Order: sequence, then structure tokens, then C-alpha cells
Amino acid sequence: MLPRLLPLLLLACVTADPPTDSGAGDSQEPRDSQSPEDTQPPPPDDLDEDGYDETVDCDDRDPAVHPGAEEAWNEIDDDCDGRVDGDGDYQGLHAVSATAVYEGQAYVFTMDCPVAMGRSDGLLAFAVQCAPDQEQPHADILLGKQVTIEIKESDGAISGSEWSGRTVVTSSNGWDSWGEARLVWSDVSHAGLTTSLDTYSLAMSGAGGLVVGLE
Ligand SMILES: [Ca+2]
Ligand SMILES: [Ca+2]
Ligand SMILES: [Ca+2]
Ligand SMILES: [Ca+2]
Repeated sequence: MLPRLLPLLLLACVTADPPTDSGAGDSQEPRDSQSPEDTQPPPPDDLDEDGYDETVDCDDRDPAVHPGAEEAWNEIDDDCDGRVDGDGDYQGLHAVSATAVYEGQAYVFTMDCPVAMGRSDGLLAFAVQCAPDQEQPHADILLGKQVTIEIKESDGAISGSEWSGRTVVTSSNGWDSWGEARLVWSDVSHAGLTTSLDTYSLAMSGAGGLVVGLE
């Protein structure tokens, strides 16, 4: 009897084993695939392979554009800081010298005038606010308490690192006159402004630097 029973016992062992193993395997596989791999999101893409993934790369299809890139005058935000080229709000001081002629005499006024300038989406605006020293002879008659130099609105279009155009010079005394101005950016955050006005009775010239983002 024993020789005939042995194969049956062996067969029973062989057929019994696989269901136990495969059962354990089936119950483990879903648990393994659900826990560590599925809870971790896939890493963000870096399509242009510039080393900056899509969460920080403001153009993930252009490898020349990424945080830390050099900002160029090309009307795009190369370094992903939210500023295109020289766009932004600028502040600075403008040193102005004005020579006014009154009853045949020339009177010279020097003033340090705060400037606020904004550049955005191809448009430029600035205002130079001068407060002539009222202690100087005839300051009130010639210049008034306030002289403002502003860009003429229709001349506000800008692209690239240079601009020149007309200004409107206005006095709190009630007069106004046309002037001229020129802006040159040395880099995307610094610009130099020069202004001038030349009339029969008043000549003004001013110069000063502007920096982006200063209060
Ligand atoms: Ca990228
Ligand atoms: Ca890029
Ligand atoms: Ca930028
Ligand atoms: Ca640019």
C-alpha cells in the first residue's frame, strides 16, 4: 500500500502549495503598489531640460529662459522674476539747474527733484517734482512753489533700452512749456534721465539716475 500512497501524498503537497503562495502574492501586490508609489506624485517635468522644472521655469519650452538667466532686451521675462526687460517702478533724484531771465537779469536756481517713473507693457510715464527754494530772489514769480516735468502722454511708447521724447513742464504759477527728455538704461534695473527746456526767458537742464524698486 505504501508505494501507491506516496505519489498521491506528494501530489497533494504539490497541488496544495501553489494556491497558498499565489494567494499570498495576490493579496500583497495591491498593497505594495498602493502605498509608497501611488501616494508620491510623479516628479514635475523639465521639458526643455534646462535644469529648472515647470514649477519654477516660466517657459519650460525655452531652455534660455529660467531663474538666474540673464535678462535681455527681447520683450520676454528671461529670468522668471516677473519683470519683462526694464519694466517696473523706478525712483531717483534729478539735479536740475534753471536759469530764468527777469527784467534783464538772469537768476539761477539749482534743485534736487524726486523722480517717480513707471515702465510697463511698452509704455512709459515719469514725473520730476521740483520745489524751488522760495528764499531765492524772485523764486515765486519765476518758477513758483512747484515745477513738474512729465512725459508727454502721446510720446510714452517704449521698447528697448533707450527713449527720447517731449515733456510738459508745468509751474504752480500757471504756466507750462514743452521740454525734451532722454532715458538710457545701463541694465534692466538702472536708467539715466536727462531733461531740458529752452525758451526765451527760461532754460532748464537736469540729470539723474533711476533705480527700480526703491521706495
Ligand atoms: Ca525647464
Ligand atoms: Ca526654460
Ligand atoms: Ca525678468
Ligand atoms: Ca527680456
